[in-house]
Amino acid sequence: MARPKIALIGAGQIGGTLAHLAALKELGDVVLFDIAEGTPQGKALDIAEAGPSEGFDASLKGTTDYADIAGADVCIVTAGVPRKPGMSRDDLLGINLKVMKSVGEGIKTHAPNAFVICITNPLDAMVWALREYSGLPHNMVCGMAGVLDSARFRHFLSLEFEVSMKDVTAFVLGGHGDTMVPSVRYSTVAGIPLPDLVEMGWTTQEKLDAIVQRTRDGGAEIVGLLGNGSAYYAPATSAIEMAEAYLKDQKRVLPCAANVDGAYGLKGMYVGVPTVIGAGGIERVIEISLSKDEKAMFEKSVDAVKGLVEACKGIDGGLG
Ligand code: A3D
Repeated sequence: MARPKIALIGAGQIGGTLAHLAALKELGDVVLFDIAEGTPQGKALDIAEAGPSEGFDASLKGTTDYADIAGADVCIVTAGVPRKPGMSRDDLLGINLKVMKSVGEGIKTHAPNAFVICITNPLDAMVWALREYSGLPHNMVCGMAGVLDSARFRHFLSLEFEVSMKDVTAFVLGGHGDTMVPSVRYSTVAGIPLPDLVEMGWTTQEKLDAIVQRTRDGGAEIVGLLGNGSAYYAPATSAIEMAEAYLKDQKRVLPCAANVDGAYGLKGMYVGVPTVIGAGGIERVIEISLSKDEKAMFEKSVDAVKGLVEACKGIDGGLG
């Protein structure tokens, strides 16, 4: 059987890291696409030359021609511009919306059967726009944010509790922005919920609140440290986890920006929720019960996403 084909639209910091990880994990053959002539070709060749040492079997190709993504099984989209210090994700809206238009049309023409994972910010609005422009089925288009936000939460919790990250489960709901909702009640250490760990004296409520806030600010913390771009190692790893779940039909339960139609009282909008990812793409959206406070925070986050989607429609009247 031929290897799966993975098209990476955008060959910048995240795109290059995605290509490296996909090759190391032998998820399939990789096509790196970018509009900056030379960048995708150079990165593809550089990673291919790591093959003899790593011993992976994967071909890598760099291109500026959409025809080369033909028949891709997975497309991961990072095309656009990242944040600079002082910018919010929402400041990227206008410029990245135009990019989503060209990418969506490219995918529609050349890879209409792909499972598409969008990473470009502002995430929830861009994945919505990408779905509109590509016209692909909703279950085949999603956004990566929840896996990354949850990984950040898990990392900070494992530091606080001095336990392995493997034993910390956590998830984050809502839009990928300042209003995201790291769920304390549904996050655990080996099944023990965080509120119980506070009662057991493992941490204090104040420290937990600070970790929740650090998770919300996780992207900005890295932007501030780097000074010239945003995070890319962990974002790439998170998207690869989702791509692998699809390609290997793993039925992983992962939070991501999915089209929510019916659950949570929402009518057809992209926002971060727990999902099941398998060969059917987003196979299920999981509706969990929310406390009054969680519901209020989730609704605030939903409203923020709705505002961005309306702004997109204001820029391109043909959308939606
Ligand atoms: P960067 O290294 O600048 O790479 C972006 C690439 O996109 C560049 O190589 C550009 O040449 C290319 N590009 C621009 N326009 C087009 C186009 N029309 N078609 C194809 N390629 C194009 O950025 P990055 O890789 O660091 O980040 C990429 C995106 O991911 C940004 O929008 C970030 O804000 C976003 N991001 C999202 C998360 C999430 O958790 C959702 C995390 C980190 C970054």
